[in-house]
Amino acid sequence: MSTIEVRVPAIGDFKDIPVIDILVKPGDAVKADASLVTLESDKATMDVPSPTPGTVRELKVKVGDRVSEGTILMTLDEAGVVSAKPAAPATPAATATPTPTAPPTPTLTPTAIPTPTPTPPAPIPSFAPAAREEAGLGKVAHASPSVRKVARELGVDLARLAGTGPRGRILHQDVQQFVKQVMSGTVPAGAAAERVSAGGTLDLLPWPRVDFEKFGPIETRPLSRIRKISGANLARNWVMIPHVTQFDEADVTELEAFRARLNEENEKAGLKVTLLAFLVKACVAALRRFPEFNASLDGDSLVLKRYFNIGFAADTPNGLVVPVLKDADRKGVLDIARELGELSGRAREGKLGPAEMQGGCFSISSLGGIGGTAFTPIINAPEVAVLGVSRSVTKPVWDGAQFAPRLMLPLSLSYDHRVIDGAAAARFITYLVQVLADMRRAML
Ligand code: CAO
Repeated sequence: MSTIEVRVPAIGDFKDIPVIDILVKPGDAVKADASLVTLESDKATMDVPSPTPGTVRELKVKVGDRVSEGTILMTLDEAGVVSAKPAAPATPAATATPTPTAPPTPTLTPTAIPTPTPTPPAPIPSFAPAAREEAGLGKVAHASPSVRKVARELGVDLARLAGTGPRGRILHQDVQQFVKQVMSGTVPAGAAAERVSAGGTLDLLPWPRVDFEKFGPIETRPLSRIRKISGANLARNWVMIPHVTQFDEADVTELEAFRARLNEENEKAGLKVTLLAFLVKACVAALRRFPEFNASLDGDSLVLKRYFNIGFAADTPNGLVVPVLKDADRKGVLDIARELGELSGRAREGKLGPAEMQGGCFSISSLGGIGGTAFTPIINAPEVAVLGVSRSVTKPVWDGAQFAPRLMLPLSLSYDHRVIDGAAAARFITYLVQVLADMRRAML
């Protein structure tokens, strides 16, 4: 048996590029051209293939090591080759010493070469767990760590995907397409997905990669941890939930007058009652009347909640967070106002505990303190609706006899159309508008 060293082949100008995945372990039998190691430069992901059939003897690099052309990646016992001598001692990892008796030079297989020019659409990934098992692929998904990370964030089980990359490798676009298929209903989410086979045909172009410096000076800032987490959640919710947004305006003239009086009365106590506190109370009344809004999808079932926890989007220096005010149905407006103040203060200081952001039933996103006339809020899964609130404006409103100046509050209700019909959404927001116009209705 002869042992050969597998080295990083010619990779153009790339130097010191990280190993992002090792696809084999000592003892694995590999065919010629089987992917052994994945390297990722800032421009491309490349698989290093096996130069020959054989058995992996020893790994010389680990994930995270940086390598260049000539770096020894592993040693391999060639299949069917008999040698009298044992293998040469291993050269330490991440050196670029070329071997005097070089094995056949493998060629690199780029799995993604981002380019601003359009590329042909990727083949459609198939969703066929049975076929994967028949093909001997088992449950171990063949994907790079970055693809695994995206899949984890989007809640995609990679074992359900057959990749379209070289030798069945699962690529970013395979995960994206799978999510699109779930969203379009071609592949149902949850347990029912196990019963569905291949389908879905959304051909997504790869994300455009542009060398911005070509066009002018730039600055690159890493995303904050909160932004990365909230971004992944927002992307999943936007892609997987069929959103519709219903708009309306509530006459809050009386409510604002009442709120101003309350604030005068509570000034000494240092309590500020914001509009948000009333919105929470009004939403609880609407959720009671329309229980399908206080619900979550669970596979083929709808889980209706008998508690009323209201999340609210809070803008913090580190990004968006959604604290949850628990049991809002059992609290008065003053207590809600106090708690909202405490929660948003802790949110801004980055001191919210995980439990304070869990268990929400419905969310409110208020941009009224900043401005704007309307927006389409993204549902906070697994909730099924979210209320967006914009800035109130005094408008002339026809009262049947004349125009009267009224303070009108714009509302934007986004809902999950898989759970809520348009008519139900129109009824919900109409009721909400009535409650805000006269909060006494919340007691009925
Ligand atoms: N119309 C007009 N004025 C409004 C208003 C509305 N809809 N909502 C609030 N205001 C006023 C308040 O009355 C207050 O004015 P005064 O100081 O004169 O009384 C001022 O705007 C500031 O209010 P606030 O924003 O501090 O208080 P709030 O309770 O309304 O909001 C909170 C609290 C946490 C929701 C808010 O600070 C915040 O973070 N908003 C951003 C939410 C967000 O980012 N949403 C988008 C999510 S998706 O990216």
